[in-house]
Amino acid sequence: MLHINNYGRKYARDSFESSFHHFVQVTQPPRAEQQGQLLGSFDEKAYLAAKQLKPGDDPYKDHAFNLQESDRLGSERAIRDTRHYRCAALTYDTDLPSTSIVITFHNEARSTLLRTIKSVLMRSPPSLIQEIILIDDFSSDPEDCQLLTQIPKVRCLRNGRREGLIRSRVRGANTASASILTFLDSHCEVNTDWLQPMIQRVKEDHTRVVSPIIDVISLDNFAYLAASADLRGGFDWSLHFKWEQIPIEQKMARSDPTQAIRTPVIAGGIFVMDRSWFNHLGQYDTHMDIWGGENFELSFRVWLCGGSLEILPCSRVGHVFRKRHPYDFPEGNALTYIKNTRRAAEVWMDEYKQYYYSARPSAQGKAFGSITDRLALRRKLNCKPFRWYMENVYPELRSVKHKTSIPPSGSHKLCTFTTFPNNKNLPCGYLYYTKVMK
Ligand SMILES: [Mn+2]
Repeated sequence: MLHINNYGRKYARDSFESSFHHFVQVTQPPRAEQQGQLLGSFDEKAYLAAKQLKPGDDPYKDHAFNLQESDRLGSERAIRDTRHYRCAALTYDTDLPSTSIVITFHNEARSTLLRTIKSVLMRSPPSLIQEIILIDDFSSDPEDCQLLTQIPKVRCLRNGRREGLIRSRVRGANTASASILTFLDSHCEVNTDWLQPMIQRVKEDHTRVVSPIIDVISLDNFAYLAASADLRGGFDWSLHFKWEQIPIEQKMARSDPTQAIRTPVIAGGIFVMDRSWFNHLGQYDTHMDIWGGENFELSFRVWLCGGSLEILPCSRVGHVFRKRHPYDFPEGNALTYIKNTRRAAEVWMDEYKQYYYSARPSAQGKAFGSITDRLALRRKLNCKPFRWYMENVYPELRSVKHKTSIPPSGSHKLCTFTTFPNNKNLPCGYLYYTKVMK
């Protein structure tokens, strides 16, 4: 039995609460007459009713979040506008280009998938949404995706076998007709005016790759919680993503809270990118499987080959952060992560890859396939050496020159090259902040 009020109180003390702004604004759902236009002939009630949690079923079992709560919420709840109040006064070009939204999923819950789509339709200027492309990565029930094509602008492509999110996104991008791509996870809720700031930034400079601040939707009670606006994407040498504070010098220099935040890496689940730039830079490494590591590969590639990455504080998207993956990895979770991150390290990190192997000794000797094509791409694009990234983009990830030997496996050697000076004594690979996009 769930005690929702207790969960609410628990979350009220959560560290995210400290970053809440001192104002409350609620995004109102559209009126009933608008709903009919949004959803066309789609029968929402029947779609949701066909997949109900049975009494006695564990609501966390299939999706690693509380399905009962998600189903109970409905598809168009109001969420708080979590932006800084100054964001509401910004204006955007009236002739912004439209975007193709690409959402990949594998056995997503119907209620979260539908809420993702409806939030996009409700909170985006209709002229900016060219289409919503769903890539069903071989889910058990093809109707999860297929029925949603009754909603205007929604298309569905189904993979004939499990491909993973990387190849699925490439498939979506290859079929997209708009000049701008928006990748979105399948359990999100976009917030007020989420899209315009991102498209504006990409329109001004097509080499920018931009992401929103990713707010937190509680996996227990689906409360919508504002994330801190002072974070950027970082990582340690084992290529574990983490959110980290903006360096103090940069923070001091920020006079305008609506300004873009430069970020060494993006979390990877939600971002906007010019389609030609995506194709020019070689899309994704399609030899990466299922999930994980692709955000490093893309981030290194963007920075080293002439682009930039930023987080836009005036764009907010909520995401259900989970503690585990609810689906199987055919090769196993750890092996897949190692294969993917090893490919990223081997292609992009030059001599710095030794620190990756020191921090992740189990990666040594694991198969990662051929990287010939990706090395050829790197040469063709004339990308900078990783040293440039270390010096110009992420100097906080300092290398320790004398520490190159590989620790014996099973030992709990301490990382002397942790990026957190005050956390020097934590074991290698320790997660400072566990909210990874799953
Ligand atoms: Mn996710």
